[in-house]
Amino acid sequence: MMSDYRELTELQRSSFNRDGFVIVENMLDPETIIKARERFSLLFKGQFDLGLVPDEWNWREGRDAPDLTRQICNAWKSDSVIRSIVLREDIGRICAELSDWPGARINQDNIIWKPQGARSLGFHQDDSFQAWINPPNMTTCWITLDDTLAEQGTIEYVKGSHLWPVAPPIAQFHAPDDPLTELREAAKKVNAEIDIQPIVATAGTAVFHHGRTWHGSNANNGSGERRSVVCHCMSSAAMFSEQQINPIYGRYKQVGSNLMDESFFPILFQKDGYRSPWIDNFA
Ligand SMILES: O=C(O)CCC(=O)C(=O)O
Repeated sequence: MMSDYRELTELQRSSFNRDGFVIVENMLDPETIIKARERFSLLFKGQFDLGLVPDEWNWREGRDAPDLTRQICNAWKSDSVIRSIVLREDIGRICAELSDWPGARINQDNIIWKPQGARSLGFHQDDSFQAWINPPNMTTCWITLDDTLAEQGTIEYVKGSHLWPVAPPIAQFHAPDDPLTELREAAKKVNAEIDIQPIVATAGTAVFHHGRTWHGSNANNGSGERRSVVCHCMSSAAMFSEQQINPIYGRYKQVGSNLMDESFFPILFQKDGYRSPWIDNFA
């Protein structure tokens, strides 16, 4: 168990159930924040201290437009500092408790770097993209490495939208002309008002959100960086679905089995006390 182990209060649990997200302050200590920020520039230059290239590396220095939000998925496989954050037991425990799962395992992480002037990310529900797993649900811990301001392209949540049905995947995640297009359609279908809360928080703050909560982020029109580490969890009992193959993560499916291998989808926490042993042995 880590010394900085976090647990939710009753009040935080009920705010998650009401709004579809809950803010948890001081998830990261100042030293870890500094170390993680340093890793961001190395990662996007292709310097991976664990030797592996991440599963998705969507922005490369010198190749991609400077006004795009930079994104890497599964940096935990490539970088030791990111791994020490993403594979924390308390993140799994909170996600499992909020979702009523027997435990939680990593589905994937997201490294998001939105420098000054970088464009928006379309509003979406994470569960829209989960038809490749069974049960098809995620619960996420989003952690900011910078103090955020509303005009700085911080993450924004639509309050109560976790109670809406799952919509199809959005057409464009990176830099859509209008980041709210599909959100407006979804709200109209359920005749709901769109009540958006931008997360204004200090570096190291986490937000846990439900897989159906609509969220996205606007362009960074502020004067500072906006970096976050996002830990997307799924149930520890999740398996590959027979219905859909994920073009990237389907690579980790073994022929003739729907079981998810703990080398690629480690179990962070289980209510019966289990946690993938390799995580702490590796550390
Ligand atoms: O940090 C952001 O702006 C959004 C991250 C996000 O939507 C995600 O990782 O699913």
